[in-house]
Amino acid sequence: MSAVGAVFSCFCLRSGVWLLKPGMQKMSSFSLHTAARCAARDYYEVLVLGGGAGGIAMSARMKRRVGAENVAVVEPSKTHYYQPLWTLVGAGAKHLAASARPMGSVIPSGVAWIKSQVVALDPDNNSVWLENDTRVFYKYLIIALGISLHYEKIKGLPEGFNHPKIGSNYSAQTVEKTWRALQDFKEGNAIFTFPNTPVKCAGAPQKIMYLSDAYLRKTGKRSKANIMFNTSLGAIFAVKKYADALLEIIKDRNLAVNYKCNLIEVRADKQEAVFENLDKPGVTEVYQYEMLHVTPPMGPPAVLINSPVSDANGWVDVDKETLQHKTYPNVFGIGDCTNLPTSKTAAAVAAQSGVLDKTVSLIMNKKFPVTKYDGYTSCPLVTGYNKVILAEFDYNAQPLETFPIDQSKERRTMYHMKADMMPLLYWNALLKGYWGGPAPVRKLMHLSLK
Ligand code: FAD
Ligand code: UQ1
Repeated sequence: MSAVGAVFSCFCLRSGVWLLKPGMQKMSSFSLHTAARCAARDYYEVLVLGGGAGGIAMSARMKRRVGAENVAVVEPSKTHYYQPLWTLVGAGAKHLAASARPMGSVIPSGVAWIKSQVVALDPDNNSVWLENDTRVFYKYLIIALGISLHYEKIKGLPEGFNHPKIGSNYSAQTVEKTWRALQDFKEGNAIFTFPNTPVKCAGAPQKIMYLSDAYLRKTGKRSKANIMFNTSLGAIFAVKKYADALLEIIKDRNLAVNYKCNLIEVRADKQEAVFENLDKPGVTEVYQYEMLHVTPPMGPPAVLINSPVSDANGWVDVDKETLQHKTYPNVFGIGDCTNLPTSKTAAAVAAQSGVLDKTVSLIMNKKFPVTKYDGYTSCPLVTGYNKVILAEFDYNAQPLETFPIDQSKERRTMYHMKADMMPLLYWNALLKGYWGGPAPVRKLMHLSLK
């Protein structure tokens, strides 16, 4: 927001009361500017924080509820990325450019784009602070700030990415380096890591391992590769049905899994990766690598840590069924930044967006929220250049499958769904506020069998 915009921030609505902004006495020369003018700039009926999957989907839905002129999105980035494509970009099956669109093109027309960063939340005064000391007030707030990446928590990173043989599908800056490292592979260890923190798309750290295995087989180098998945976790996947299928694949393709093994240092100049053994404090192991794929530690965005809207771990503290904030009834959360106890994915965001739309509408109409989110999430486990196991499950880690087939089998159709259909669904339906997840399709599919 411009400095002029900041100066115009004179009166703002707070629970139906007009307030004087601190420093107002300096602004008397702007008293010609009416509350309406002020409202257009510094007050929105619905304020959305974050222009990622959840933020854009919700701004499209809120535009339909209250009109575009009453909605604003705060988002500093000029590019919106379809991150699920990066698994395929890292394996050379798609181009990075196909995952990117200008932010302005995905923000619904008429909705205000506040190109700034939220630096503090003040829900007791229905406002947020942005860079340059500006403040925006709201009647309803939707928090969709995503999850932050912390490469810097691994000694030697991010500067280690300046060396070859190392990549990471988790960032637009490093995903093409994965493909480079895979193409450059000659002989030795190919190591894929999983950190000791919550992550988004918990399947992605291993998807790139299966794709790398397939690529090395295709290029005749597989016999020269020792492929290993070094994971902080104690299991390969949270849902037994899919974990069993993955363990079969791991056995068949001669992949090694080292559990409770957490990456703590990369010596990129020497192509060495250092892991700690989470079961044996103080015990570390150094691996020489020919290729290293890093999944970074992740955590809540800095602005949420110790914020009034967050739980003790820094995630937005929402009701797991309605997505309404547990303390502030006019605040809501969606997606990776929340403490919803499910796997953080765009598929989950889709299902959440449909529920949250109804929750907000009921609150706007002074009714109780009733629609319940069941924790639906999905992870298309890419296990080759034409194979996907489509994992779908709920809060209880029970399969909640859309199609009336055994989805734990590797399938070509599911690969096409992931690679070709999902991007279309994302850009044209989820971001436009028309895709609330596959529940209606699932009901139809399973009904037709009865
Ligand atoms: P994001 O889409 O990350 O958006 C958060 C937004 O908030 C960003 O635009 C950011 O710039 C903005 N922001 C952050 N801080 C601030 C601030 N202080 N002020 C203002 N704005 C801020 N999901 C699937 O469903 N299927 C898949 O196959 C899949 N594969 C994946 C593979 C990879 C490699 C990755 C990285 C992700 C994958 N995902 C997948 C996960 C999916 O991309 C995320 O779960 C989804 O994007 C979450 O949406 P979100 O809105 O919560 O966060
Ligand atoms: C989904 O809805 C979604 O969001 C658009 C994804 O993110 C890219 C997914 O990966 C998946 C699998 C779904 C679920 C959709 C169907 C049709 C099963």
